[in-house]
Amino acid sequence: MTAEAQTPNAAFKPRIFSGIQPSGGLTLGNYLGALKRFAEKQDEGIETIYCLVDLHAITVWQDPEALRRQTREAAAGFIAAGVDPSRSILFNQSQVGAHAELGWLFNCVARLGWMNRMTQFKDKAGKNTEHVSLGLYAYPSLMAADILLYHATQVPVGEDQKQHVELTRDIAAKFNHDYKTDFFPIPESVIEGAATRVMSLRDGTKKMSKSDPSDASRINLTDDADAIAKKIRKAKTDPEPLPETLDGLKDRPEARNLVNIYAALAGHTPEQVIADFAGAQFGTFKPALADLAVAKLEPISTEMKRLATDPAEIDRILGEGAARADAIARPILERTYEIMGMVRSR
Ligand code: AQP
Repeated sequence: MTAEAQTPNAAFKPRIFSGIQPSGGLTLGNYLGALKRFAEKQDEGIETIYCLVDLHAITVWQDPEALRRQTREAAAGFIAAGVDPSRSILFNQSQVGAHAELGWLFNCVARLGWMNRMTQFKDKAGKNTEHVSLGLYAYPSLMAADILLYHATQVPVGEDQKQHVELTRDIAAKFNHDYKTDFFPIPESVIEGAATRVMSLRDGTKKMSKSDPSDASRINLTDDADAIAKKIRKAKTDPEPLPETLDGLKDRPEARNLVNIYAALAGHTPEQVIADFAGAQFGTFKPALADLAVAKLEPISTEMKRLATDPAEIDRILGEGAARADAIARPILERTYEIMGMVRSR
């Protein structure tokens, strides 16, 4: 089903929504693909709503104490990366019950055939589809609820989430069609920057991920300067020097990944990076990248450590954000129930 033919979003106030799972420590991939841009979006004059999607995190078993710690740590990561709780709404998903309620309603709108095409489910379930949770399978309809609960029109994400935003568009379009309404906007994914898919430092064909068993595969936002430099020094590469043009990186995924990371951290294009480092060996490029990464990431990890000393303040921020989010979400959920024919009498 194509969503393009549906109602344009002109009738909706522009609004940004995005989220990150507190299913582990935040990585450089989360930072460049999401967090850094979440902070930049605050300057565009559009309302920004950011969520720690703890209900998504539990689609894979989480130790309760670890989940609490990771949620607070991720909230500190958002703030340290520049998400300002007075300019954005920042909260954790489970504190706004409307997410789970709309997620159920959308389970009844989404089609099994659509879910069967989701590559993230296939990647995460692997050959184990009989034993993963039902929640992991239904994940994309809860994600559609996260976005549409706020009538969000824009969703900044990394490349890996594009398919889920497309499914959100399909759910919104089917709901509007089935109930002869134009109640939900058709949101757009916003995938921008030089590093929309940061790859593992050990394998340039695999996404950098917080749940990769190898810590050497990723840079964590809590890593100190030594750890960052060591991981970059040991990052898998090939024996060739950097080429004269970007075309020369076509079949060199690890080299391309490091160039993209450099570009995204420096705020340059990959073309500019290649122009600056054409012909350089990794023995020259890697230390330059490590210096840049430390300069950009160390202030974030220092601020995260400072914020972590006051978990009560983090909880206060998340609670206040949840109350503000709920005030937007509740009327949208109530109207959805009415459109679907539920009696609402209390
Ligand atoms: N490697 C990446 N490159 C660019 N963007 C990335 N994102 C994640 N990894 C990269 C973006 O970060 C946001 C939040 O993602 P998430 O944590 O909710 O889920 P995920 O994509 O499943 O991330 P992980 O790290 O791989 O988590 P686990 O290991 O728990 O599954 C999204 O915008 C995503 O695009």
